[in-house]
Amino acid sequence: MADLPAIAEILDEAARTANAVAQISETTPLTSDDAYRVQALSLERRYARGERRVGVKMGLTSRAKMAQVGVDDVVWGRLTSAMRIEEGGHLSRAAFVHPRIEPEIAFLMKAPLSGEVSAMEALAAVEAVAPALEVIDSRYHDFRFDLGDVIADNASSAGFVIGPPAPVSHDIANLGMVLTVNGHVAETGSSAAIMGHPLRALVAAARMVATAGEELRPGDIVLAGAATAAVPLMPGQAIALQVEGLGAVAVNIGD
Ligand code: 0L1
Ligand code: MG
Repeated sequence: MADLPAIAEILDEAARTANAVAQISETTPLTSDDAYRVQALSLERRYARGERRVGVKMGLTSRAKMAQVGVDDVVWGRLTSAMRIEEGGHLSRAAFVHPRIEPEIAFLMKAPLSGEVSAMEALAAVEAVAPALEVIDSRYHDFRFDLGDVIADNASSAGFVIGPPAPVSHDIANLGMVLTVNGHVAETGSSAAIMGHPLRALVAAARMVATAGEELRPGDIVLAGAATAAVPLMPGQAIALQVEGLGAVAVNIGD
């Protein structure tokens, strides 16, 4: 029987101290259910240190990323107050193991949402949409993991930046997204790469949080997932994302 609290402590410490650890699957392959229990236990440790849950992130929401990890469903993780980086602000590269950044769409919730919901029901619970950047950082050596590993590691959640909110009436089905590093284009994509439509990620988020007895709450942020591959972060980079018709969001990488 796996010692889930002990695994949660290992992963929480790895994230807290920015030190990579061996893949849990090397010694203790985790089912998805056990991996989500580990994730919840490791988040309890963060909450005990004063962090607050401020939303959730959806991961592996593009076909390319699912194929990369060899899975056919999305994963989710919890976002905390300590992961938030101000728009246009700085993050310290040294606070992470091997961080990467990816262009996303964020939903800002105004009503509770949980369980099996339609796209229209999901949309009715949204206050606003915004361009967003997600910082992911695997706590495993070489950014390698299996599905249980990455779920237990809070779906690689590490940081996020939210741009200016736009009215929910904005059509987000197929928006061009351009990620630049120091003014040079690093990645281009479309919001359609996020499960065919970012709203599908919100529907999946409502379904998946319900399996943990949780709900999306008013005020929550929901990161829908990446529209392109993630870009490795290094000190001195100025990262910017422009989302067609929605606006821009930026962050600077320090030592
Ligand atoms: O946000 C993501 O899609 C990342 C999920 C975990 C996989 C990874 O770290 O690339
Ligand atoms: Mg992501």
